[in-house]
Amino acid sequence: MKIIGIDHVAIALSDLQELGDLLRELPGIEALGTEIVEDQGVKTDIFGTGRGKIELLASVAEDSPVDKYLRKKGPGIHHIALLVEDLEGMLIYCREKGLRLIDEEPRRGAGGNRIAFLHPKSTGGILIELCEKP
Ligand code: CMX
Repeated sequence: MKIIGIDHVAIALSDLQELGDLLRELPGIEALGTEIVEDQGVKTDIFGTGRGKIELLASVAEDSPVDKYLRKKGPGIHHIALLVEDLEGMLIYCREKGLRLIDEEPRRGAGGNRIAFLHPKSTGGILIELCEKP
């Protein structure tokens, strides 16, 4: 069980167009696709950087986590996703370390990844996603 990299940095925006268009123009950035994650109430445009991805997030449901975040804080970095090996083992480790788990069990995220979030109140104010490839 260990962390093996940064999978993505997620940015919450009310409109994906402007930053999306800029990223598409940048040499080396590859548009990897768009996905709606229904159970999170978000639309995500995903971009590859060569090492790690950028996910642009917009809310598609009232009162989704991203909708609440945008209303409270405005656009900005929403979470950082760490790629892990053995997500269940990482969750047990984090629980034992006293971190607050938002997800007690892994669930499905964008790209079919298995994901679980740690509460920002126990991680220095930064929302962290643990993410494992399917
Ligand atoms: N980063 C840092 N702090 C955050 C945050 C974020 N992304 N989202 C919420 N918070 C803070 C709020 O500012 C608030 O702090 P204060 O009490 O100091 O004001 C506190 O957390 C509680 O926030 P809230 O607005 O009352 O919202 P909830 O408690 O209902 O939910 C959270 C907060 C983190 C549990 C919820 O957003 C969550 O479950 N997030 C994980 C799922 C998620 O973000 N999904 C969207 C992306 C999915 C994907 O990429 O697939």
